[in-house]
Amino acid sequence: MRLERLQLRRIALDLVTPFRTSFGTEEHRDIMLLHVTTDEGEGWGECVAMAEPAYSAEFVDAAVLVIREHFWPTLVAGGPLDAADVGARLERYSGHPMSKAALEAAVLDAQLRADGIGLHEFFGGQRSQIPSGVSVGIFDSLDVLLAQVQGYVDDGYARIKLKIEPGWDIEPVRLVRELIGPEMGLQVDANTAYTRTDTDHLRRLDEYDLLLIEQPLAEEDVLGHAHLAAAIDTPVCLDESIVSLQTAADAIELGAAEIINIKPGRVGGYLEARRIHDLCVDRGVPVWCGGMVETGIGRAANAALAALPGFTLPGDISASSRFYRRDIVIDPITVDDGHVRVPDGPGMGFELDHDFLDSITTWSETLDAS
Ligand code: NPQ
Ligand code: MG
Repeated sequence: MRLERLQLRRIALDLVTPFRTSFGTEEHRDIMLLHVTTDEGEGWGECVAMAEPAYSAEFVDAAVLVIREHFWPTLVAGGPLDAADVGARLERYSGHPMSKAALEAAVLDAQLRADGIGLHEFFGGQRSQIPSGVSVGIFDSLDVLLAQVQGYVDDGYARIKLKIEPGWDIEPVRLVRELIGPEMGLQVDANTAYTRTDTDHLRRLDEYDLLLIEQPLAEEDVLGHAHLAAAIDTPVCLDESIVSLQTAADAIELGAAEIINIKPGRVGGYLEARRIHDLCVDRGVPVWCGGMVETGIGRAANAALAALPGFTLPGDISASSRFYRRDIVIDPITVDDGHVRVPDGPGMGFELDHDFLDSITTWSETLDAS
């Protein structure tokens, strides 16, 4: 394919309820989308970077800059390409996996639409539906938390994930386990809020039969996670620490990742995400698809990825309505009896609601290939 044009676009979407985690509270989203035009068709990609570098070092203003000033000129200079070339051509640049992933996703969407196939087919995923979990934030009161969780149980979610931090961990988990019963999947996510000195405290979570504890320690403290994994019964899952195939392989070898949360944006794209999936299948490490509060663009693509056989645990691919009153795609992801249907349309499997998309667009810029 020959690149012709790239539109960078920013949209504003409000969350249905503030989403509080150990690294902050998100209420108004500022999301960057990419729309690439090639000589064989068009494609869209979503950048999962947040407006501020809270979850990781990337943030939207920086994504706009690095794509405009470095990544797009480099992609164009290399001549005709397909999706697999994007990562290779941008390898010379350090970091910015979410910006690289958004570019690769847009090119992959254009390529697959031109070939008339869907991402699930491209990946060879066999499932037409996948189990869906939901990520539940931190609240000021336990009553509010329990009411929220009851709502998600009534919505039919297959698994509950609770955000935790020091001072909001044991009691919320004890009360939610009591509420949902012994059978339903329950897990926690600390988003790096603890240190190695919290090992004994975190071991108290072992009695609640959790599926996993996600990223309890700092992103770079992989060895600390290995020590913790050896010290507690609850399986240790890594999120922020896994930014590539290499970091996944090292974490597994160190015993720091008994389970891995795969997020395409965090590892530089769907193709690297696929490679991490294949490695984990080979090493017998269960994986699940994480979420970054995506719109219907990223959510559809994540569902296609999560149809692969190694995704044996429910992911954070929730219904669009978990976060948004209205989505930018015609057919938003919904949850039915604990499952999400895997989109089977061409490309990433979504169709855009262009009128609504234009109505919430706050900024756009178009870069030519010439
Ligand atoms: C996680 N995702 O697993 C991340 C954290 C997170 C679903 O918990 C806006 C954009 C808000 C990205 C809040 C989930 C977010 C966000 C939380 C990511 O660690
Ligand atoms: Mg996480």
